Amino acid sequence: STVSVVGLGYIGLPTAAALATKGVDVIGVDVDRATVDLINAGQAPFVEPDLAVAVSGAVAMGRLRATTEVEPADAFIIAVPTPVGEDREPDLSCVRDAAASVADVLRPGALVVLESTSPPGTMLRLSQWLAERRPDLTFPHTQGAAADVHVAHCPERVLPGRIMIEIVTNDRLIGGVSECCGARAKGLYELFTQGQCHVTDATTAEMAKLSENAFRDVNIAFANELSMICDTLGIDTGEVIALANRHPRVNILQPGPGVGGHCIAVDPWFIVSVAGEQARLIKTARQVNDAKPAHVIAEVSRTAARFKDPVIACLGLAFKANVDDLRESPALHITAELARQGVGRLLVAEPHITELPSVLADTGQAKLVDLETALCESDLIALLVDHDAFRGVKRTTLRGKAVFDTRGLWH
Ligand code: SAJ
Repeated sequence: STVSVVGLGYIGLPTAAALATKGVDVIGVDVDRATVDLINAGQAPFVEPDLAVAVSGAVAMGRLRATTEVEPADAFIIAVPTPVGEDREPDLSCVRDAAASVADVLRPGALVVLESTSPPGTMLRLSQWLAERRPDLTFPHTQGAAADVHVAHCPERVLPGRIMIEIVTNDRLIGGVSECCGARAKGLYELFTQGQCHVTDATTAEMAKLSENAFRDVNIAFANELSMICDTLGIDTGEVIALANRHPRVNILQPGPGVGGHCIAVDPWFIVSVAGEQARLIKTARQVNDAKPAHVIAEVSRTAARFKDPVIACLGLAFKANVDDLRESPALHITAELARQGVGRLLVAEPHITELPSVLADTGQAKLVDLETALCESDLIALLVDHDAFRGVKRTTLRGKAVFDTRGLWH
């Protein structure tokens, strides 16, 4: 049987490669021609441990082929972006476009799975969108078990940096639009996962996935709020958290310069969008985390004002440790804002990139340098990402400098 994976990004491509590795014939689909060409040449278009090897093997064995046009298949896995707009409302336009292209090639007996994280209710709408375009077929939101086509949600849960491991080992949630949709999707995922597949209804699966990321966001907000309280009190947040965590039932997360990435900073808004009045804590947590970069900028600026022509070392631009992904990164936002406000001359150390992004380069205030140079030639040091590369810094190098360790790495 043939599986089509629609959207060959951080989730779709690893899923396609994992299926192909298990001997399934996979057709990958992406709107981006360059992505498709790279994959057909056996290469991965982005950095993720072990992905390149899996893709080149799958293509060489003839199990994985990429194209820009959706083709008929027995099952479709849709893994496209589901961002929020400026107004914090979910933007499902990519899901809608993918649904339209899949609908056009659907045959009776096919399975359509959505992996993209989505607001509760999206699966019912997806089934409706498919039905509107294919009046000749029946769908589970109206026909249940008797429908021609099966529709299910199987939200992705993998951690960037560990995707190829977690895609196989993590348990999966499977939400069927009808009961038999769930059973059918379980059969597909059992082809390549070693974790358990837990079957439930579609809305419960949607909400469970959102709860995972909202849980983390709320817990990080707690740590970030503590750090702002401790800054006001003039005490060390790292020490407060370390001591509190010596209690057997307390486990406070690490504060940071803010929350980035495309998941944790986005998904809680999906809950707010369907239950704004009830989701008070979840919404406040989002606001607390979004306010953290401004707090860091204010603290660094205040200290920089004590120096004449201050030189500031900004360590890290990525959205989290040990990745090269700068999208939605609080570290990048903070550095760009310090540069834009002309707070000082910036020496940026980010071992995972070779060129400054244009938001920084264009200010003329920032230079990409190695870690040693940044540390030696600066008056202030702002540690913004807990990259392993920053861990071993000698304490003597920091002596006499103002240090903002936003990650508690040097505690
Ligand atoms: N962060 C902190 N303090 C912490 C932990 C994280 O400030 O103690 C920050 C990070 O620096 C980063 C942000 O939070 O800016 C998010 O990082 P993360 O490592 O917590 O999560 P993501 O966004 O890389 O991936 C999450 C994961 N979800 C959970 O752990 C519940 C992953 O399993 C999901 O698949 C992914 O979201 C997703 O795509 O939904």
